[in-house]
Amino acid sequence: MKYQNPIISGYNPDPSICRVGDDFYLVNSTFEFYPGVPVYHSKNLVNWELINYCLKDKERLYLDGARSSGGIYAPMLCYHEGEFFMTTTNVSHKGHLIVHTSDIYGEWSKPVWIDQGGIDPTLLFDGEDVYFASTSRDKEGRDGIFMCKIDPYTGEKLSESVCISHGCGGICPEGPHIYKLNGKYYLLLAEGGTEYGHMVTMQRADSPFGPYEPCPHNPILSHKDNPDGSIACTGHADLEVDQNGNWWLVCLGIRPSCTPQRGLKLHHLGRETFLSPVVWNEEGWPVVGNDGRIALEMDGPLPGAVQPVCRDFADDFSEEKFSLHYNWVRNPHMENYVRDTAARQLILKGSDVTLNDTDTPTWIGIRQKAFEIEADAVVSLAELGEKQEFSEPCPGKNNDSEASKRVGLGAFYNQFYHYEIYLTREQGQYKVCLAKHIHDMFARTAEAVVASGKNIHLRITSDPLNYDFWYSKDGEHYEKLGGGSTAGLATEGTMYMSFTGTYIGMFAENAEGDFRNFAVKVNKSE
Ligand code: 6LW
Repeated sequence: MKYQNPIISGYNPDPSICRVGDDFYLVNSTFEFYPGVPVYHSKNLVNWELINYCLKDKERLYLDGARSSGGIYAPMLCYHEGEFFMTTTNVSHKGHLIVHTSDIYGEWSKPVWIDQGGIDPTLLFDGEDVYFASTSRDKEGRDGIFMCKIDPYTGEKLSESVCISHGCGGICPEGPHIYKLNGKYYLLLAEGGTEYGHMVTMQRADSPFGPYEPCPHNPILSHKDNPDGSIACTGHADLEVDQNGNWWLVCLGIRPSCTPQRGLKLHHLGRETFLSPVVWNEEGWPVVGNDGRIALEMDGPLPGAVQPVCRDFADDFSEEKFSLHYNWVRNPHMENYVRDTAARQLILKGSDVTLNDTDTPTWIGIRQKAFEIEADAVVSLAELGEKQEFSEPCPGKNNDSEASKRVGLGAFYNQFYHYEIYLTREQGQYKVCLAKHIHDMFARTAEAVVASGKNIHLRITSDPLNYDFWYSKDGEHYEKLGGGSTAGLATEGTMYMSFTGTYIGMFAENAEGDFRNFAVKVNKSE
């Protein structure tokens, strides 16, 4: 059966997959965004539904002060005798953790913390033993995969951490997963770094502690020398076998933000999740996809028929609950987010924390899942004045300084890279403005006076190379206020190494914003 990649589009990196019967579950890393570690469910490996998060409160997900692309790194999900286990690393708070649950749709346990360094933890249940492995460094500073025995419920180490592999020659051996197959232990790794040299290698041994022999055709997956630039940076994979005995690999990859006319090694949608069939050769080694490469369209013995994929999102705020697709930056102050179902509006109470701060602005967004989108919201800048109660008036800062009042809609990568169209009121005038933050430059690049700050229709349209920002007083006749290159929000251009992807979100700063009919439509061609 043919299917389209990515299977989970938009910023969903470092996938880990497990199967229970004919149900597949998959988790991804989430860094400074909240909630942490989304759980997706599928019956056919192609259509995935977001069903939960593993880390949904501050005890499990402490993100205060987390730098952009800090927080939650690669997770691993597995199932053992009726219990799901998820292990990951909060690089901004206490390191490796494990949570568990018997109900993957419900609440997860409180975290236990593992005293082993590095990132990219993984678990292997092997009879009475449970092994914990992660990427770390030895005393000489050499990168390697370190492993110990643990109690997965308490996090207690039951043996010393020892280095079991330095990889197969690539830099940054990471993302380990260990599988016991036919009496042998297979060690899957990501190597080469998560950029354009990324690759997946395989090794095997008679003992989980090695010594490991490398697969003769390593890397088993890489796009580093692939002239077809439609997918790049493939790596950080996980394997699973379906109920029919067919093997599959999920991995991260990127779709460059380019067009046939303009090749670019830039991406702004983030690292996405891709799927490939896997077959085992006569020597007992895995062969991935098309001789170690994957494609946007692939064919394989899927465990179920593919259903149409819809990536549109709409919220008229008529329901009490927030969609699971909403994320916040770091731990949100939920009192600043009011769903007024009677008036069918979302009230955002801005504080003096702005989108530019390493903090928790009043911002809420969904992952941008395609190059070509049309995002809309009807926005009102609430009347301001002495009656205006800010969520957290900040002593010493003038919460009433008119110039800082902003409520609007934007494309947000992180605090240093975001574009937004917004309402403000200055010297008694209402304006629609466009501002862009790239690196250390933050500027208003366009503005237009409007008669009122009530019910202004804001719109963002995009293609692989550009965002355009529009406004309308009636929802019919739109005027373009300006644009911004997607290159300005590209991961490759960030001044600090970053791992995330672009969101489409609503925000309020130093004012209250009332939002109606938030929607993001995806061009059906993707
Ligand atoms: C992750 C590492 C990687 O921990 O990038 O692509 C890091 N691989 O394994 C952040 O996603």
